[in-house]
Order: sequence, then structure tokens, then C-alpha cells
Amino acid sequence: MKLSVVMPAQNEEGSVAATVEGVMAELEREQIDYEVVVVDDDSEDRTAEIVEAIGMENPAVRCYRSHYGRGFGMAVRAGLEVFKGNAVAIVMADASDDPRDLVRYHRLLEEGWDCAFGSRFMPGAKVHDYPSLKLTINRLANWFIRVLFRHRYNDTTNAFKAYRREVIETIQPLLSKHFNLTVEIPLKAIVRGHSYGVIPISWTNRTSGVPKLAMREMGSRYLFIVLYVWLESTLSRGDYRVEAAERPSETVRG
Ligand SMILES: Nc1nc2c(ncn2[C@@H]2O[C@H](COP(=O)(O)OP(=O)(O)OP(=O)(O)O)[C@@H](O)[C@H]2O)c(=O)[nH]1
Ligand SMILES: [Mg+2]
Repeated sequence: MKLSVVMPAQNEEGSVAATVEGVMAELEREQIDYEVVVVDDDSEDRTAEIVEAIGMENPAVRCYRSHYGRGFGMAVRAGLEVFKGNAVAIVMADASDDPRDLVRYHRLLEEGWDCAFGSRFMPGAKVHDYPSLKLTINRLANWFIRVLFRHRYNDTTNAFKAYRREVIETIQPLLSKHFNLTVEIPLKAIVRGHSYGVIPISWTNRTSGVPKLAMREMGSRYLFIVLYVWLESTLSRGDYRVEAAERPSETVRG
């Protein structure tokens, strides 16, 4: 199974090389066939140049200039339209995610799960330097999502997840243009009937560059997309669901 890594990056010259090289090293060590697609839209720093230099040495890495306008959601969506693998993982370019977790995601997909999710809030997870206000908002948002969708998974809002190609087809058309895409993808995958495995993961706060998620502007957009998917799941009578697979829909590994 070929794994594509879609990595949105904007002004990440301080971390993109280490992130891409960390992913490359781990996937090569595990002999996983892969490509890395860094999706840049208008970085004003050396992000594109750095990725292109890595790509000269390793043709599995490329910098893709988004064919959409600016914004996290549009960058990820651009990447999801051009990846070539049978599975795709969305990985941040700020070195927050651990490439060893990427390998674990790949193994879950190989086992047959449609989606591989991580949780930073379960036994075995490691979280370093999570800003406290962000953490409070995160826990409230995930609690709200759990109550609404009646599932146990407690880290829906984290973008770092992996999916089989079929899932990316099932969840179309995507609506989110911003960070709210981060919840649209997993929630649609779940309510449309895909299976998912959950493992504990590590997360470390960025040490260079600036955060791009503006909480205040995003609140209503998150609520919109969460309620949209919830309305679909409660009122559409299964019109958008895939055939239910003959296996449990969720597994959690400690
Ligand atoms: N191409 C592109 N990438 C983006 C955009 N906004 C954010 N990103 C990237 O998306 C990833 C997540 O953004 P972050 O700024 O780290 O968001 P966050 O993790 O909520 O905030 P931090 O506290 O900084 O970690 C990073 O790799 C960013 O470079 C954008 O408008 N375009
Ligand atoms: Mg980040």
C-alpha cells in the first residue's frame, strides 16, 4: 500500500525540512512506499525553496503550489485532489506530529481499517507544551462532538489522521475552507459508515514559526460544519452512507 503524506505548509522555513526529513527517514526505515506532497500557498519565506531542494535529492518529495486560494482547508483539499497513493495521511509541517505515529497509522490501514486516528488524550499518549487556553477549548469542543455523535473517540479536532483513498472519495464534496476541515473529514468518514482504529499519539508544540489558527474566527465555522454533519447523520436516512462493512466500526488500542 502506497502512503501519501499531504503536508500543508505556510511560512514554515524553520521546521519544514526537519518535518519532511523525519517522515522520510521513518517511512524508509519501515520500507513503506510513500510520497510527500507539501502544499504551499504563497509562503513568503523559504518554505517552497527548502522543499524543492529536498525533492531534487528525493523524487518522492514535492512542493505543490495549491491550485486554490489561501487557507489551511483549501491547501489540504488541494493535496487531497493530487495525491497518488492508496492511502493518505495529513501531517502538519511544524514538527508537532511524531513520524513513528505515522507508521502506526499505516499499520492500522494495512490491517483493514478505513481510517487511522490518533488521540493525544488517552493512556499512552504524550503531549508536550500544549497552550492551556487552547487545551481547554480543545477538550470542550471534543466533549461536545462526542455527546452529539455518541462516539467514544476524544480527539476529533486533531488534523493528523490517515485514510484509505476510498474514504476521501466518500466524503466529497468537502465544504470547509479553513481549519474546520479538520473535523469535517473524520466526522463525515464516521457517519458515512467507515471503520476507524484509534491509537495514542504524541504531540509537541511548535518551537519555530507562528500559529495560524485564529480561534475567534474559527468558532462559528467549526460549529457550522459539526452541525452540518450531525444533521446529515440524523435526517438524511443514510443516503450518503457506504455499505456497512462486516466488522466493528471502531477499535481503540491502549
Ligand atoms: N498551505 C497552507 N498551510 C497552512 C495554512 N495555515 C496553516 N497551514 C499549515 O497547517 C499546519 C497547521 O497549522 P498551525 O499553525 O500549526 O496550526 P495549529 O497546530 O493549530 O497551531 P500551532 O499552535 O502553531 O501548532 C502547519 O503546517 C501550517 O504551516 C495556509 O493558509 N496554507
Ligand atoms: Mg501546529
